[in-house]
Amino acid sequence: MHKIMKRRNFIKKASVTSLGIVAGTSVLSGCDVNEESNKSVVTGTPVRPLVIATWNTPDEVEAAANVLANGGTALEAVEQGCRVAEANEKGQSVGKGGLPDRDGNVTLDACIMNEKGDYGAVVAVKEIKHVISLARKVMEDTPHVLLAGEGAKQFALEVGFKAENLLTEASKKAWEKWKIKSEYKPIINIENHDTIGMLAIDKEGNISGACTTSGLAYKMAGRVGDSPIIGSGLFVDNEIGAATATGLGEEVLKTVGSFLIVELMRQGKSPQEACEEAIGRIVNKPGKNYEDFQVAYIAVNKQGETGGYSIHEHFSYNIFKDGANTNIKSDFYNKG
Ligand code: SD4
Repeated sequence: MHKIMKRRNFIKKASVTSLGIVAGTSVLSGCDVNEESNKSVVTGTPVRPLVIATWNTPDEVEAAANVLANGGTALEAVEQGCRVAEANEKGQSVGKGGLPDRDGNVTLDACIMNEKGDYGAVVAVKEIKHVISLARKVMEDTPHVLLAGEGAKQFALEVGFKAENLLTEASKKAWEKWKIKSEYKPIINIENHDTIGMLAIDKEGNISGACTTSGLAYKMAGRVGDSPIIGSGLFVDNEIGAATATGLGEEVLKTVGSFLIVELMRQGKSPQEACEEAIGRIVNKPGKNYEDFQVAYIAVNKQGETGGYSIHEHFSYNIFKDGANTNIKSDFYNKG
């Protein structure tokens, strides 16, 4: 087992017991503590390279792992991994082929964050398929962090992206069928099942993350979810770890879920414990009826420990580590 700890947490917990479990957090007696600093202290051999991504995403994770195997950075890896999902027209929650808003327009949201804590995002973008690369351009080539709608598209065209129709025949048909009743009842596990949030650690141990989506199917025009919003759909702190979300964005936004998970890991929680607490913040709100919506998180810490947790069953995530790309069924809260 590896742990990341802050000195003050170590002392606090060590005063209760010198080993074992304190309030659900394991305490390592061999933790390397630096007397003067309050920084995270890491022991053990970190797992790297590593990729983790929401849902059943073997091709996306493999693309990212290949980048890392060829010496690429975590940032390049998450961008390339997400591009695979964006180009897959069969995926109806990301990029080309994404289900449209209620007016029939496909609008995409994406964000990316590097190991320096830099962030770039685009929201409500029409006709640009690779919004994850556009988010990276915003991060690297503009003085801003977030571009919306027409302005984001204008910037995309200026820097060489091509405009194309993102509404495939299959998604158009699904929208036309939906229009007959026009009922807005998102069932995330079924109709919005592959928004991709991806986190990677490269061989230098640097962490980056990315998230890309067409958002909720048949959303109101102009609706933006959690996926492109820093701290909600994604957060990376290279000293601590990273987290990303999928599911009903409104609930993630209201609890700033990914930032919360990283801060919980900073306080000594494992990625798994942190994901579970973030789901707890949603489901334990007074009167919250979580029966009708799904939210799921994945997280990784600096050591390469991973975690994942969802409200309901049927969430899974792919992990690439130690040469294997595996789909993991997530543990979940609502066991009936
Ligand atoms: C959103 N979080 O726009 C996204 C949707 C999603 O799997 O993740 N679907 O709210």
